Amino acid sequence: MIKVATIAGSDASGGAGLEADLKTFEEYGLYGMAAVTVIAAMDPDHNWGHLVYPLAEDALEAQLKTIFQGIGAAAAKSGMLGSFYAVELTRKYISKYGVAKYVLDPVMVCKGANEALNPELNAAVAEKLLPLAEVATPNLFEAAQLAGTGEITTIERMKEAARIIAGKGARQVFIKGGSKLPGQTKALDLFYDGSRFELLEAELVKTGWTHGAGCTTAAALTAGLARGLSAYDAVVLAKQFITASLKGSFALNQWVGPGNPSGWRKDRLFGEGPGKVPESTTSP
Ligand code: PXL
Repeated sequence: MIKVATIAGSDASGGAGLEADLKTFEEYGLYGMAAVTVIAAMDPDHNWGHLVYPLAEDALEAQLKTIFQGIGAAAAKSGMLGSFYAVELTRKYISKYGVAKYVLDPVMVCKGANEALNPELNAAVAEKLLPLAEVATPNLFEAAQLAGTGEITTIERMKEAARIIAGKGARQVFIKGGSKLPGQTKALDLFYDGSRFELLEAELVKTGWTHGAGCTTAAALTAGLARGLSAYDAVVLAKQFITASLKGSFALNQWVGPGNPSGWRKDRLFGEGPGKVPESTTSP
């Protein structure tokens, strides 16, 4: 069994964070493990405002030790970290255990909020984690923060940010533009491997229920890497995966709705979708 790990927050609503990651790993036929960094809850009495409770440092380290020292992972991703010590512990365990297939999803915002959750962490994430990342997967907001550019509103600006982020150490950069680039009629993302840009377009799924889409995309990419795909092939498959997931999106209540990571299973069974997950070429 191929084992894959997420270092991420728990989203009590189940659509984002490690819950999205584990559901996605499952769809790729992998064994998922999770180190919880923060617990995120949402308050129905206050318009679904987010509450974030960081886990204690020793509790996080114990989980990382369980996973990386005690078991081993073919690939790993990190999502919401929420504290300086979570950034440092992630750096320590990814580097100490030589996790080459490490996907850095630099979660700085939750959907609906365009304000960074922990802006004071951004420099530490860039400095300590970008150099370890096989792929960094910022959205437009996060890419602008990591690159130190202004707001990203054009493909040229996306490319400029990808170049800067690669210059800070990520071996590959996947900027999740999705529906957010002004004037787009497609879901548009950008892949950069240090020399080559690839624009990836997919059908723009018309839904407001996109909670967890960023986490799910990065988790699918991590799962593809764990299965032995190249970063580019893993990104292409991840995009098909999130499109299928968003086609199955639904409301949880008046505030929030997630995609459905099992959306592609239906596609696969009925032969219209992204096709079979390839057999592994690596094992941990
Ligand atoms: O979608 C970003 C995100 C990541 N991780 C956790 C979250 C959220 C947004 O709600 O709760 C734990």
